[in-house]
Amino acid sequence: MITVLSGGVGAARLLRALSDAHDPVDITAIVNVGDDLVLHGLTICPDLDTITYTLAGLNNDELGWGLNGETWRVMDELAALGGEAWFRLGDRDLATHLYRTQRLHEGATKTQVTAELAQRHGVRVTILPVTDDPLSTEFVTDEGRLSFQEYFVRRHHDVVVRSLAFVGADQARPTEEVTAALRKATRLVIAPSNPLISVDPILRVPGVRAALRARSHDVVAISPIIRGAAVKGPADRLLRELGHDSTALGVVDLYEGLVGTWIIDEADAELADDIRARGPRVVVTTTVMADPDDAARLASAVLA
Ligand code: FO1
Repeated sequence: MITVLSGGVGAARLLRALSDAHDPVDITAIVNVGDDLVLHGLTICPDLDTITYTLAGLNNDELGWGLNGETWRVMDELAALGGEAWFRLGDRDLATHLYRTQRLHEGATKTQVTAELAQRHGVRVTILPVTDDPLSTEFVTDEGRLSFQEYFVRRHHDVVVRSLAFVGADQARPTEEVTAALRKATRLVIAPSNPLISVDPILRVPGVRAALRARSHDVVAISPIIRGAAVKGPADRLLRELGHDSTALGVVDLYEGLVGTWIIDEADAELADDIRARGPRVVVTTTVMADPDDAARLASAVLA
């Protein structure tokens, strides 16, 4: 049983490679919900959807989010009306948000709706939001407090961040499914996702960090930073702005006491001894999942 703490794109690619190499029925993703938002009255869950679409083979590779073969007629019409069109919801993608919002109104939980969507798309990996309670990541910036997507999409993550807030995290409860997935896993994996805004919101849900700490010898983490740069997104810049070392070592220090084995990229091989000196084992391999062969190599290192 493999349980993967997951953000968006990096986690989705890892999960796809793991499910090619291992029975998907034995793989569970515990997914960040700090990016979720309500817009036009619709509940949108970007990380859950990126993972579902990627595992279903329906993801939009060009954009990194949303569905392939997408059209934008609704957004174009909305923009023409002067509506809020900065967060682009494709015509096909909109169906997911309509379905989810309707089911939530009927009393279903986010966990149930996620399972329904995964099942409809033929996805056999279990995809779990870390909590069904409200949890939202916010950015305290030089230009005021911004919601996740205001910072990430509207401001193109190009604003100086002073601190992060995880609103609701202290009161949020992990779902029973999440608690069971943490308990039953023979291997716990921290995906190569942004440590500050994708993984930390998961770790802040009471009980999750303690579960990893208690099982740290079974925890494998993959660095999302290679040669001081993020594979995708603002992780390196955020690490620097928030006072951390923007290298794989900075991420190792953020997860101190949680990880038994680190997987770092070949380009960072010279950091291996420093990481070992802090306690964990280190595996050096290609961590960029640029093509299926690289992704398969990373998956086999995780499973080894
Ligand atoms: N990212 C963008 O850069 N621009 C968008 O307009 C946008 C819309 C969007 C709609 C649905 C969805 O599930 C994701 C979307 N994303 C968009 C991606 C998202 O903002 C981020 O990549 C994640 O939240 C970070 O993991």
